[in-house]
Amino acid sequence: MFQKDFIFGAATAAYQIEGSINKDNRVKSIWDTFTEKEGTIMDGSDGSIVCDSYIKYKDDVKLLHELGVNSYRFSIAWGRVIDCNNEPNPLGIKYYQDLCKELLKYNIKPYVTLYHWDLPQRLMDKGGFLNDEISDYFMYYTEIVTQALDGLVSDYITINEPQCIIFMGHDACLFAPGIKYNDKEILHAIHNLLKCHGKAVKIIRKNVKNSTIGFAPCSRPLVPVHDDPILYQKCYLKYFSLDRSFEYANSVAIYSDPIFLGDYPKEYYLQFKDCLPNITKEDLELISQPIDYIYQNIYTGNYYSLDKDNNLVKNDFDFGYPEGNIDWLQIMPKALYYGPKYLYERYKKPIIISENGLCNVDFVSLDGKVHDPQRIDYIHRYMLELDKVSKEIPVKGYFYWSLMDNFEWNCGLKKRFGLVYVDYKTGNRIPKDSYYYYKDVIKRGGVEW
Ligand code: GBH
Repeated sequence: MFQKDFIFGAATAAYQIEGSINKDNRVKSIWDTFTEKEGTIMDGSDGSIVCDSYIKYKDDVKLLHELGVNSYRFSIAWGRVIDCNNEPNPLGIKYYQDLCKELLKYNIKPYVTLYHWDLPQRLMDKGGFLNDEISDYFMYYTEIVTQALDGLVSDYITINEPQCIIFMGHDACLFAPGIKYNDKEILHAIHNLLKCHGKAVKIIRKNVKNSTIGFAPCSRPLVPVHDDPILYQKCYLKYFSLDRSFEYANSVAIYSDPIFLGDYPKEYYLQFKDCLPNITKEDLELISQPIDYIYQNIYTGNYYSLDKDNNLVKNDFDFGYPEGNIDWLQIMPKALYYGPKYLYERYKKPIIISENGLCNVDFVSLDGKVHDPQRIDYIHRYMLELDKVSKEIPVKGYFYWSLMDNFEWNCGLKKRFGLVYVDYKTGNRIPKDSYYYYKDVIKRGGVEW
């Protein structure tokens, strides 16, 4: 069982649920551009309608209320609140004000993510995260949002999954903008992204009373195959290492060390000495202003063991190892034990799981319901591990990803993570069995074996 004031939440992101991409002077984002390109999205879908939450947000809030969550994590579309002339857009702003008011009516706390990947295309055209002015644009955007939501929102998350922005967007190129950067450009973009975070923190602290602030990277924790202090220590070190075979743009420490420890890891300066961006003392001070939580998106992990010489080895998954309906999501509840433990050990701040969830094969059964026992089992097992680690370190909350099925980026509408099923033809929402399970977990205050 979790502590009394535990944050039980559900999460979504603007581009994945809102639709109405041409309404109320919204400007184009890099995801609009990306989805227009042939072959980028598995099923050829895009964000134009999806869950229609721009129109149906009251239905969403009802679902949250009936679910019993005390918190809702959603993101703001930059291109809705700032128009093509870089001026505030009252119509887009009103949408988020109305959404927050509706949430507060039901005592649901809004947790606002400022950036969940939908950069305005006009800023991409100016160089995106390689443009050294991007953090000033982000600061201005944050100023407008915090003023507009004054008195409605106190909890902010600056950036969601910087690793995906950089690695998926600019290296693997499976996500928008899908432009390949070299090492020098990647490190430069990372540094500017961190400066965006820093400038946003400054503005939030200035404008928001009793604010809490976080940054929400993702990670794939190393899970020791058995209890052994040497193995644990090696897993811990590797989790924070910049090993290239590990895809450094996906690293934990490149993003979180500057924020929590005030500098990039030593290894970074050694490994990239030929392609470092310009890093000043002022930048590092900006980036490392104190924040309140370690947010982390954790879905899965990898098993590690020691060989006979005590070297760390990554274990392959056995044939038929249990997994979700998406290739990277192996079922590994212990990721929610070890991830928070490593993170707390290094950064010493309370943990909030900002995303965790299962992609499953969901469809409407003959009885009109959506039965998803796998998702129920997933939530149960993962929450047990979170419960276990919460006895050792401060764990403040958990957001299930996602409240409802939505646009799963390059996988389009094919992949379902929701507690609520969405019929994309009719817009109908059907709570799945797991919705009622999670409702019960919340009512009881946690899970038991
Ligand atoms: C999150 O990203 C997003 O924040 C959210 O918008 C999305 O809908 C949700 O999760 C479900 O996908 O290194 O093997 O893990 C997904 C996390 C992290 C998954 C990077 C793919 C790359 C392969 N992603 N990962 S792996």
